[in-house]
Amino acid sequence: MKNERTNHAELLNWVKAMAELCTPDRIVWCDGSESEKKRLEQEAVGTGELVELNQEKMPGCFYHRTAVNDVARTEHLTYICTSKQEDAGPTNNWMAPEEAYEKARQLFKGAMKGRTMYVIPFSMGPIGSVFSKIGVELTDSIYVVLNMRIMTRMGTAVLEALGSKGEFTKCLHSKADLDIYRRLILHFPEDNTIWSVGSGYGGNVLLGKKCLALRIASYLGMKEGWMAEHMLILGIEKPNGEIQYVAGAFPSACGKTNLAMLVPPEGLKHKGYRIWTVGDDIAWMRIGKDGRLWAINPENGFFGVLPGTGPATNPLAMETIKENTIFTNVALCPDGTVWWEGKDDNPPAEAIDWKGDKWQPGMKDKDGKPVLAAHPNSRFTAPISQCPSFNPKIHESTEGVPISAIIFGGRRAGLVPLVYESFNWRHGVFVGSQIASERTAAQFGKQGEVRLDPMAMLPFCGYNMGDYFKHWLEMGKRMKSQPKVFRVNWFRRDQNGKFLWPGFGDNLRVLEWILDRSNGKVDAVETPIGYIPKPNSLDLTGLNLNPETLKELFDIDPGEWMPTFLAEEEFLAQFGSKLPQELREDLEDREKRFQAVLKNKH
Ligand code: GTP
Ligand code: SPV
Ligand code: MN
Repeated sequence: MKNERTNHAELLNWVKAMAELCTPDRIVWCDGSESEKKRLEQEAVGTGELVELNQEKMPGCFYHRTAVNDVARTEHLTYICTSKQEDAGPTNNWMAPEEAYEKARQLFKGAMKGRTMYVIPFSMGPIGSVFSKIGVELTDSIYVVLNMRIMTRMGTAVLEALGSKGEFTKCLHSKADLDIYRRLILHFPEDNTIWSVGSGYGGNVLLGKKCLALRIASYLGMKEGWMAEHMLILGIEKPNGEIQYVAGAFPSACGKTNLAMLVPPEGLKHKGYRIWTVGDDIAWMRIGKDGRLWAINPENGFFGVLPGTGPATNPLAMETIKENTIFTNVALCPDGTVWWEGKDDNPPAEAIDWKGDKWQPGMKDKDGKPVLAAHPNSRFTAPISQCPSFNPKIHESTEGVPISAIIFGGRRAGLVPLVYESFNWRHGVFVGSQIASERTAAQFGKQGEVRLDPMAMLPFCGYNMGDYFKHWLEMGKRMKSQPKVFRVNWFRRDQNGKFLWPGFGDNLRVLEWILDRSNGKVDAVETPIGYIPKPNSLDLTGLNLNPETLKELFDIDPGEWMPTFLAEEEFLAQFGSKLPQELREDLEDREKRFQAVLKNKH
């Protein structure tokens, strides 16, 4: 196969072989240019794959609806295909590589007939950084090309960086017939390969994101001595110009984008903080020459949740999505704009909902439940450069940023206090392993189903999670100074189901304490789970939080905690001999600390 763009023989042979399998009518190599973007947009509008939105009100914006059964990641169809099942571990679906390739080959066979195969060279991370990894995605979806163009560094410059021998992740995607019964998301870490067929939903098809930047990258990180995590990164700048960085892992739809785009609350405005949004979903972290942990955001855009995003909750996201944004699975208004629940209090009098049906406010389905205009997992795709708190110097830095603190979070109506600090790195790994979250569509006032999601990586760890815990422990041992590790919970509720903590911008009050602790500036109170702030340590200026609420936010009730231990022990027991001894001991130590509290009470 001759090609004027690259002389990378392995790449050319692979593209040729995949084209023989999928039999597209045409192959187009994407260069990432503006003219290519315009051409693809117009073509997609022509076929109905995209709808052009009101260009006066929303310049450069487009609208897309996925198939009704293709609106979220399908974890039950997602596999880690390693030669040994043990290497995928008990929390991943596993298939033997030969069987997986064979099954998928049947689905890919002829799937691109009548379509174009696009070749997308992309880089996760700044081109040329030690952190960065190159991938090439083959796809028959223009929607995927246009999304990858926003989410990654994409085009000719990447092929140049790849040269004639560079390593890359082979990513093959076809929508095929978008049939959920003929859908597979397969990862072959040993071959640095991803095959995804039968879906058109972001997390399943933007293969640079969860598939490469988390599943494949976490495997590479374990082999090469670095970490790929489901984490936001934000910088907190003090008036003296000093910036400290925090990385945070929260399960899907639990507040990473919102925390990354935090706006300081009125009561703290006089302190003159400035927040920099480094990343909202993925962090790649390495130990620097100075022995500290350094991180980059390998992405170039946001694929963020829309419902609940409005001027009151996330004004910076609203600024970010004013132009050049792709809106997926929201409602389409007659004037060519879009609407979703939580955008504002002015739903359109009529619209087309995410399923493509006529919609009016107040509509009920046959069971009397409100019909949603937008799917709860509807999303925006927007360039990170459009975020008002974006900092190009940080974003393009090939060294990344030093991480002062790591925070773990989740949605918990009870149990977990607003914030606590682990005793040390090793205990922080144990605390991360306890992360659990309610199902994100939990009903108001009613506690949702809780699932354990260690480090928010349960659906994204590309290898045995027992080895993953070990890797975390070993990384800590290799660091000269380790970030302090905290757990937070913005979602604690009172008996009436009302959030106890205002959240959003006010979360800066908690981050302030986290940095003070990391800088050794404040004392704390020791509890059986870790350190919590001393009374008056949190700056609550302007909040009017009543003392009872504050007490409730920090309540650590053994009667609530101890019954949760069994589920955690059972979860960790799955890993058998792969479970690091340290975590076993930490389970026992925690139990003992709680027993001591009970003894003192009686
Ligand atoms: P993924 O993109 O799925 O990985 O999710 P994410 O972790 O980035 O979640 P995101 O920030 O988009 O938040 C999801 C939902 O949580 C939105 O509806 C937010 O409005 C809500 N949310 C975020 N932060 C807070 C908070 O501090 N308090 C409360 N009550 N809700 C929040
Ligand atoms: C998540 O589900 O955690 C996301 C969205 O960030 S997706 O990219 O679809 O996985
Ligand atoms: Mn995510």
